[in-house]
Amino acid sequence: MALLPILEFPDPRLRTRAREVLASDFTPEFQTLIDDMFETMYAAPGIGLAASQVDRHLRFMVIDVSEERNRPLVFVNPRILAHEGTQVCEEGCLSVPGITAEVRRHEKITVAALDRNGAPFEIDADGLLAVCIQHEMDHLEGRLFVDYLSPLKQEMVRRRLSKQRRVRAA
Ligand code: K1U
Ligand code: ZN
Repeated sequence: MALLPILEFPDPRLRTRAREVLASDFTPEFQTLIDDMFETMYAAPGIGLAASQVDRHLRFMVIDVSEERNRPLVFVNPRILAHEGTQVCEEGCLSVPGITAEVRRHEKITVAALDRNGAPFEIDADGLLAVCIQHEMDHLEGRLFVDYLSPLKQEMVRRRLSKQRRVRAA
């Protein structure tokens, strides 16, 4: 397995809309990519990782919101079938390191997706899992949680990250 480099805001590749995963994409290389993404997510550490963040522009993501870090979930070609209510949650993003912000999301969602072997499933999610699924699905559209902030706050994030990078490089 391998740790994959994670793209960081404002890298324009994060703005790519990911394409559907086709039946012909379920190859041994795809399974290795999923395993590598889990390893990268657990090491970061994070609770989710979209393929877009590791510069693979395919519609899938890996998630584990369990305390014990032992409930890995793979969502391929995810679609929200139904949603209910709203919740505001403090979000972070491995592509926007060191920054958190409150984002409004659906409170409960029903999602249809394929698993890592291409088998269809549906899941009802609420709480952190629902937030994380919506955050990762945004990545697949080329959207980041900072897009929901005011232009002034987005400029502050840009400056803070560029300062962080200067300090890291020194
Ligand atoms: O997509 C990503 O960049 C991963 C991101 C997912 C996420 C976090 C919080 C709300 C919505 C979506 C992260 O995992 S940031 C790191 C984080 O939140 C965390 C890390 C370790 C333990 C618990 C949380
Ligand atoms: Zn993110």
